[in-house]
Amino acid sequence: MATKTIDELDVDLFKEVFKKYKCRKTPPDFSELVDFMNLSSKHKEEYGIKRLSLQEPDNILRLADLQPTHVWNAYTLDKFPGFVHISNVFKFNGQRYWVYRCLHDYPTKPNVTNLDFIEQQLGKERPENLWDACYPKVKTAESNAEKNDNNASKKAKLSSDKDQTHHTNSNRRSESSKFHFDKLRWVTLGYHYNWNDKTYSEFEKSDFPSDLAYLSRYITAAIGHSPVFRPEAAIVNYYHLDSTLGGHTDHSEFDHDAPIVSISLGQDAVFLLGGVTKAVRPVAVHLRSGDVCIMSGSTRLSYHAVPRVFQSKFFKSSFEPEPESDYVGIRDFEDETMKISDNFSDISRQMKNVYENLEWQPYEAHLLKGRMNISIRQVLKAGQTFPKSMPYDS
Ligand SMILES: O=C(O)CCC(=O)C(=O)O
Repeated sequence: MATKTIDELDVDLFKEVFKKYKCRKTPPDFSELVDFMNLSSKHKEEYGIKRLSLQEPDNILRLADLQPTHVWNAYTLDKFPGFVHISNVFKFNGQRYWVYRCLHDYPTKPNVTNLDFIEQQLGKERPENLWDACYPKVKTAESNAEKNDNNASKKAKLSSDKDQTHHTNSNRRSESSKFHFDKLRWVTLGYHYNWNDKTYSEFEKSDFPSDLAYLSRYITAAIGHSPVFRPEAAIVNYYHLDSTLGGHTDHSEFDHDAPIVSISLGQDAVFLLGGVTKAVRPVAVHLRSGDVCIMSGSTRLSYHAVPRVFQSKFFKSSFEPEPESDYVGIRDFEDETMKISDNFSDISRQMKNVYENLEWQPYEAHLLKGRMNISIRQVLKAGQTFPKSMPYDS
């Protein structure tokens, strides 16, 4: 009789490890996590962890929120080929811009959120800007920042009108408050992922944010990905300290050769990365704010999950300016905007405005309670169109 493989035996090692890290009754031993800030020789050996040396890409300019690539800490794992973990990507307070985008800008229409479904149940429209509606007294940098975003001038006008409303119309404010920011779980950008049938459609699409496109192109260029990454869809997940994300694979994109770029912001998390079946025991990685993970090669289709979010010991220091410096890299903007005329200049100006005007405290207060993750995907192969036979074409 042929021996059964571990798959045929229906062994689910992924679930076993997931449950261990999720468990609240018997808290897991966090010292068992692979911590790229403090790598143990045991983990180095067990997973074949190697440091990757990165070159500054020569075909794309570095945005001012980023550290030079030679100081990025990038690691690969022989046991999980194609997975890259990178830390020290952002300057000390370089993450503030992305936090602002995830909390203030990305949850606005036409981007799709889980609240759109709550909205249907409540029979009312979600506010134009959820953040401003939920935190009406907070002045944001948006009006300045968005003036420079080519696509956003209409939105800026609407938002500033809305700001007026917050201060003058209490009925409107109490209506808006029916939407709680804490109920936000996800936002989709670009091609909007359909969670029911797990597909993308050419007809369900909004503009992909040019800044996020630029950032993901820069990161993929820095790790030497070729051909050029084409960011077309993103999912922003919003976690609370008690949230989890179950084991899943990302199969819905048509191009599985293109990597997934995943950026963590806020509190720490345990990230599990397994194999293409649940029979592979996953590695448990400690993710911190600003960490970037790349899933490519044979881990592009691997099971992964977030069984735990937990309070970071270094939360504040992730976002603080370096003691000696003023806000992030404005000198870099000025030097570099001289050199190039494409949307790098627009994005740089927009970033500069956010850094100059952002009242950080409410964003920090929100982040103390949770975590966000942006995962950026290429949906189609270069030159490919949506297959005609997809169910949503009928
Ligand atoms: O939050 C994370 O780190 C992972 C997110 C993820 O796996 C996904 O959005 O598919």
